Amino acid sequence: MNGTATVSKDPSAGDTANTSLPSLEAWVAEVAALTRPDRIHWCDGSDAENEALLAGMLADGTMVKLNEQAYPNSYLHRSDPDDVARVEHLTFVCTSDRDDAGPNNHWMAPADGHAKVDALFDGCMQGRTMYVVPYCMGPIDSPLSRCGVEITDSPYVVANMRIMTRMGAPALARIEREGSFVKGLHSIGELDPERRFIMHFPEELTIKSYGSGYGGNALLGKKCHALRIASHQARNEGWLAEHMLILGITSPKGDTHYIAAAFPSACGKTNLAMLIPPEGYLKDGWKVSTIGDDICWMRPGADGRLYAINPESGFFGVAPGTSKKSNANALASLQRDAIFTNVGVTADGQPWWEGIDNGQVPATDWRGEPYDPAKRPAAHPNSRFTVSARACPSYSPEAENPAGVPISAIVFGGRRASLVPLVFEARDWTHGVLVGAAMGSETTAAATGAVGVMRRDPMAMKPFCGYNFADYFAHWLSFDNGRNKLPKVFHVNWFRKGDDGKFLWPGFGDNLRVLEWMIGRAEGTAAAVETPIGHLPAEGSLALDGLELGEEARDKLFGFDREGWRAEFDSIGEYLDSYGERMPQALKDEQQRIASALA
Ligand code: SAT
Ligand code: MN
Repeated sequence: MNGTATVSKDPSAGDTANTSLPSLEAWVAEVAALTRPDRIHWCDGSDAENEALLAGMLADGTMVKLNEQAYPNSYLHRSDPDDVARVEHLTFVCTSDRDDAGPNNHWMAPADGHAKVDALFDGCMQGRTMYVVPYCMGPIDSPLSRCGVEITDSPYVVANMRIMTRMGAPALARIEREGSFVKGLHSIGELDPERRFIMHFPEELTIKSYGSGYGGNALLGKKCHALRIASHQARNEGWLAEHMLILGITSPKGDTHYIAAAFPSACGKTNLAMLIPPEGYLKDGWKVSTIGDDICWMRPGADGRLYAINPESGFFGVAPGTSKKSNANALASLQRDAIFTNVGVTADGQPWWEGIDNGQVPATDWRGEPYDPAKRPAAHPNSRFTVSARACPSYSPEAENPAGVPISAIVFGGRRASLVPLVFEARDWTHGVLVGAAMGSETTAAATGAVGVMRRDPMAMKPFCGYNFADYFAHWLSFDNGRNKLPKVFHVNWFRKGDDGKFLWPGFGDNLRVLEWMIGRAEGTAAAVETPIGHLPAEGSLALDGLELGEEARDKLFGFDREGWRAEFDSIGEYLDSYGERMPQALKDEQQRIASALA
């Protein structure tokens, strides 16, 4: 302890320098001096390293081995019961000017933010190993990719980062070549919610996260880097870092369209990204392929189209509700080499969650207690599986293309029980940006706090935009520069309910019907009706054959409720005004234009 930490890179190698990059070596030394770990381990991402980490976690109970026959090489982690989701109220963006963080973020002055967390980090790794985790977000050879280094005292985080990012030696080599990287410092601390902060310093490309071992709070490549820090980088460098899935659709004609779609956490991004076409579509030769299920980085290519990569290499998917019926591709992905977090377990050691629908029953709940439905569900509503994207049967080889894939359509969507129809198309880019900015959704279990409360969640980025939303909308608008060939923009709502409180749209595979209409719009073959809120599918233009939709369903899914939208646009206007002077005039004008058309 106390400055005498042992350092391991390759235990058999006698070298002293762990990296040829002095700024990285210096930062690691500085962090070690502050956190005082017993050991420092530089991760190379090898199988041997992973096996050693897993063995250690099995020995100390951090991981539980699952049934080797049914789920080879798979593990369960039970997180602290007070540490099961992202914590938006403890997440800060620390910019020198408060207005740069905006009303959409919690803010602290950078010096105060550092002081606050550094006091917690002081000596926090005594008795622990400090892992230095170099990673690359995106294909290792893509110019769109960006690298980072996470320092953490959690081997669980290392094991997850190895699946979720390109982690280890190749990433370190790229970092050394480029000379720059995002710095992420993480400690589980005491897992005390009173001593927990997720701090971002976008101007310094730095993240400091203390007191949580869970998901987006701890796997710093994901939300902290790939969205909050990257959105800031993207604005400076002329690209977009978005909370979007990316999927490919190949039509019977043989051409493939790529669609990027933004939905809030736990609103079905993973299911949509891995969609299996309904019977008739399969027969006709439709195919859906998966590029990513959560994050999309895109920038204009030489031809002016937006090209997208998935910065991640794995899925951190919501387990409950995942079944053969809802998402057979996800289920196939998690049959081996998976890490499960906070699911239930059967008597013979198989993972179990509500809605898995596989005829088995749980014996133990996510807290490790005997399952008692009167007490709590077997799986926590935000329980997760971590698996490599390569394990997914629908994973597209194009996801590894360093150039990215060209985007034909951008989709925004939320959970809206009322008002919002199944699908509509924005008239142009500016209108599309307004549609994204005005997105609303009912909250889910992905973050702590009340569930089911409608809130504005622009572009599904409310928890993730690393700067002022007003500037973010201006950045989006700036892509319409006369040179770019921008994708069409749509809004969908799979979650509209009838008077009986039941969902009106079957969802899942049948969502392909909606995507088919979008492709038809992009190609100029599908008909639409013009309304003040945008273009709705013309009668008969969106294939509904084989579905049993009653009159109420058809009215609500494809209708336009002028009264209701008038009130919605008043509320959208108030929302835009809440950003004051910084809100782009073009967006306010667009809102005004539509509000007048509704009057
Ligand atoms: O826990 S995460 O933030 O990574 C998952 C999510 O909310 O999308
Ligand atoms: Mn997400």
